[in-house]
Amino acid sequence: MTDPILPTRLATPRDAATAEPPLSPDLLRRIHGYWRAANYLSVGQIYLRANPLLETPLTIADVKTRLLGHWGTTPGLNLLYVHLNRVIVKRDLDMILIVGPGHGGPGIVANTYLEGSYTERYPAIERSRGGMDRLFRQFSWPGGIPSHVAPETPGSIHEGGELGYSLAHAYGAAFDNPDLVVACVIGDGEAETGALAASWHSNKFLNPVRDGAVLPILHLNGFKIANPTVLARIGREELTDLLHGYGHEPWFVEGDDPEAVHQLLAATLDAVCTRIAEIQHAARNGSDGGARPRWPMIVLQTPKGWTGPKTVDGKPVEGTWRAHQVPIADFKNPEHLVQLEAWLHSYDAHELFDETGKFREDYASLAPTGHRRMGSNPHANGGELLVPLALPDFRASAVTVPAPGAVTAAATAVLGGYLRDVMALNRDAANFRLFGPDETASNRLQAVYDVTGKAWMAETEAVDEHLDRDGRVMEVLSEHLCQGWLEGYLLTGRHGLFSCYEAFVHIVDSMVNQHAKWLKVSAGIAWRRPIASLNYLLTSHVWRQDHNGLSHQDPGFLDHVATKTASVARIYLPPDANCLLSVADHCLRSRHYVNVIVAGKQPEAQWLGIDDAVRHCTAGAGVWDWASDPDETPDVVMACAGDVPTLETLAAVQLLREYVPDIRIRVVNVVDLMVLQPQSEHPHGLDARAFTALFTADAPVIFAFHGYPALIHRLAYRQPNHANFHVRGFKEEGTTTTPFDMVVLNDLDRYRLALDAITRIPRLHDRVAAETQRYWATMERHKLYIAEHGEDLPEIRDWRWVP
Ligand SMILES: Cc1ncc(C[n+]2csc(CCOP(=O)(O)OP(=O)(O)O)c2C)c(N)n1
Repeated sequence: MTDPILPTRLATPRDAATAEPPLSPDLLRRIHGYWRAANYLSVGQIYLRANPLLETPLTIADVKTRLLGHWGTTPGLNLLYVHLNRVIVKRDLDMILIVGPGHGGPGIVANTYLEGSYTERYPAIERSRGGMDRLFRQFSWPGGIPSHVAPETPGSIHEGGELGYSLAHAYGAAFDNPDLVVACVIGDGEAETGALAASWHSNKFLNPVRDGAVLPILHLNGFKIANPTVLARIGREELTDLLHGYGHEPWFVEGDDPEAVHQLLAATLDAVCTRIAEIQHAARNGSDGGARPRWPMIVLQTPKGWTGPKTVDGKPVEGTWRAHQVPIADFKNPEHLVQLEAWLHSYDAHELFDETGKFREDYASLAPTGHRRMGSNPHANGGELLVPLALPDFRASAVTVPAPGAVTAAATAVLGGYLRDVMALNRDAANFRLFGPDETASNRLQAVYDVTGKAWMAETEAVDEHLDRDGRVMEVLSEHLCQGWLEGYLLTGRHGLFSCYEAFVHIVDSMVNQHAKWLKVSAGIAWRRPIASLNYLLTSHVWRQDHNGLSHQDPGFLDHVATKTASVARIYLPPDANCLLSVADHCLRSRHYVNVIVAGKQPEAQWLGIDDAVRHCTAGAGVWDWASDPDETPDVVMACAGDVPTLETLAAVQLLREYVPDIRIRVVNVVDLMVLQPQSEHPHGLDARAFTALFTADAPVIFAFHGYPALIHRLAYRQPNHANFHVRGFKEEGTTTTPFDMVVLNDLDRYRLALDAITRIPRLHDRVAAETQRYWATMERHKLYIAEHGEDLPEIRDWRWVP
């Protein structure tokens, strides 16, 4: 950054190019009218169940019995919407709006209704008295629409119910959309969240040449639910320094006189739009010398609940935290009805809507038309723009496996080669990015750097590698940002993959909740088109944290995702590299899912050739004949899911054959965890017959699982033979130790699995005592050896599958 510290930007109506205020008296009147109309419709949605145009005196029967919604943030959102409309029309901008304080849903619904987008999506909500009546009634009404900006809201890619993700979504939408401007309202309360705090740094990853622009608008209305916000109480100077420190040029719009604020906001929007155009122009014609731009942003400081009741029951409301939700909530007091009626009348709806309830053209004509309307911008219905990825033949990246276990390979490194080809094939389409918290190379995906670099707009030094303004790998040490950027990218119709250490993906548990909810709801909305799936590659997983230990050991993200709706959640545990390729190809083609893939990055034995891998992954689970005895009624089923559990299971099978030569074993490997559920619960679930064909009707099943054992029980508890399932997995025992000791600590090791089998096979009952002794003797040998040598026993390290 080379520019000097800028003074606080405070546009005045005369600050911009002209000496005249930006809004002529007539335009000011129409903009103010448009804002009043949006405010009226917002209050109407919160309060009214009838009498939408106040054609008769308001009665208690006109008021909803349950008053739900948030008024406080809404007038500010409405103000921004009409002013953004003005600059969209004036400059023919391709703009979408992300609303961080999504609880201001009535405002965005009102605006999309006023511009006509809403009625196009929902023809029953006509632009008439009857339509307005239904518009009001449906809000926060059983079977109606939620009180937040939601998938149901035209023009939105952001729910905003859980605060914190607006700015990350905005940047995700702007990446690779050079003509798009993403206006993003950030609540000053929302700005206190960790995710939002990190999001300011997104501007170091936005390339003004190939990406669009983000216009952050900090909505400094001063309060959250019951408290002031931090940013409203640190003073103008400190706030300016903070935003400046984040690399922005803040422009302040402050006031409570509508006329003055309209002029100031219009002048400021003109100025920041000019600034954005200048930045892009300079970057795109090369005259910026490659410097990182200081992007403008707006701080909108207006009263919370502006234009609402100034006081209720003698207590101040407008401009305070009391305006947050429903300012007048109790209608037992007859004065309150009078007050609500006066509030509604203050907008003078009859001047704004004609006698049929239609928004008068004088005001309505201010809105953009067609796809320029923010409620109809196709970027906000990403599936409409989605172009399938050009995918290479993943078989070309396959590992040659002459026989099961004959070769070793690092699964994620093999995937890296495939992703490199995906990256290369889609470079021109510019619709695929890889996201990760500084782990792409650590997770062995570095082959992608053969064809692209890491996006980076900040300073560089000689020691840096692969940093590139045009890089398509997004590395930032914030899982929130990786997730938020990727969500924004997907929701606007592109594709991506997020690779993450397994333990730390929990940081975005809550974000994946929200995204899964969005997918679930949007799948039921006819006009929302399916988007590309959110794909996770979880690696550096629980079983191989040799140098990191317990802090890095947590496979619980699987439990978390498994609770998500069956139409959305998919979990894959490919046991080797070829299965990983097959699964990754499937996930990149899929739509509207959350796909979780878990795969190790260490060199491991490879089991299946590519054709067998494809067959196995397509089925989701199967008997591995080459490791099983050809018997319809095995003594035991040795089941496994995950790469390390698969290895331990096969080693246990070999031990069992050595201990009990006439033993009959069936090996079942599960790639797609959801097959374990009953068919009634998940589309991948197996019916009772198919489940029995794998796991038998009554044989003991020793199940070695990558994650916490309870998950297998949770998924399979209604399946046949579940009572005979004995699951081993991670039980929170971990430390910095050898790979084999990790499985020993959690009773997932081959010796324990073998003993488990013997213990549960009735005909081997009399051998249990001796085998238990053998087990403990082996454990003693193992412990002594690793304590002395610092590595695993040679028989463990050198173990190979012997057919
Ligand atoms: C992550 C999260 N924590 C808590 C809440 C509960 N909540 C809803 S609105 C709100 C206050 C929001 O304040 P601000 O972002 O300033 O929005 P505004 O004042 O414009 O309503 C809170 C705490 C939430 N929605 N999300």
